[in-house]
Amino acid sequence: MKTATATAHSNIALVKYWGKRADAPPALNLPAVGSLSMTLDGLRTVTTVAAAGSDSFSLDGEAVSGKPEQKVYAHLDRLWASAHETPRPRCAVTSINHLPTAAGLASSASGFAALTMAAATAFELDLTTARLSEFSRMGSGSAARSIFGGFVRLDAGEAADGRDCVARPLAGAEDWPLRLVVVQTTRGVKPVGSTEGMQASRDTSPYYQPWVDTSIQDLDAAQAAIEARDLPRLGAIVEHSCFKMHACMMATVPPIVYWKPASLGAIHAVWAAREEGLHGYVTMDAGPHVKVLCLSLIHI
Ligand code: 2P0
Repeated sequence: MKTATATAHSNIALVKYWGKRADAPPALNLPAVGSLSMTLDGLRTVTTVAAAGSDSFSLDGEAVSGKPEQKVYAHLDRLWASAHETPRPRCAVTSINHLPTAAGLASSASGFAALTMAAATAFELDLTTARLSEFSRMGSGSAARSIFGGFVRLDAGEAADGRDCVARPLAGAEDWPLRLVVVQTTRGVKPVGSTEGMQASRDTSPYYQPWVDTSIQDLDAAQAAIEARDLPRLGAIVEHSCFKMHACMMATVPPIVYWKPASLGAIHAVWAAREEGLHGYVTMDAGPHVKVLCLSLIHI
């Protein structure tokens, strides 16, 4: 194997993913709903995979242990096993997150996309972007979208093996220079991880099935709004998808409430600015931060 380094950028969903397909093997990590995102140039992960005497994983200079470490090795195993029958060589994985980790800023998206690309190169696998997206999804659902820049759609698909659950680019970043302003409302790691939260919502939230059933119309409407470069239309869908997902989370037993007082403050500040004519639209993920979709100042 070679030594390889890859950079992947984080992405924020404009139409959200929350929930996994109940009929599929957990290892495939197939989403119950499609999603549509915007890749961010300002938040990224840089990962190096190199041969070593034993497996190790370090993040921002610190050795990582436990479940996150095991998820990284399992990901290396599945990439290696896709092309080899021999045991996987031991690897040193070194990652630097140029963004807060596990705080609702999609560090697992850039993390698993960078790991997939670095390991695929290190293992000399000749993978298409579709295959890179498919492998990234097995690491983390949102990572499937970080293989591409710009606006990206990931359909849930129907195939039992997940081969039709692969992200595809809809438009490049330069085609429509929107901005996403991140309002960081608190510091620290989120209280409920996405994977366990999704499972709890599927099991207990009365709004889960309506959330799943209505996702496709939001995806199609958001794609049409992107094609039309219509920000008010896209913004309305973005806010609807966000608040519908958070309603589903809040109705979970016990409730999953990622919001902090500052989150609601930021939402109302954006809405007040909109009354004054600013085209800003809010979204929130599995964390307390508020992201504001708006036009580039240069293009106003
Ligand atoms: C998203 N989130 O579409 C949504 C919005 C959180 C809220 O993708 O279990 O870390 O690893 O597939 O990708 C976060 O979930 O979850 C996420 P797994 P992931 O961006």
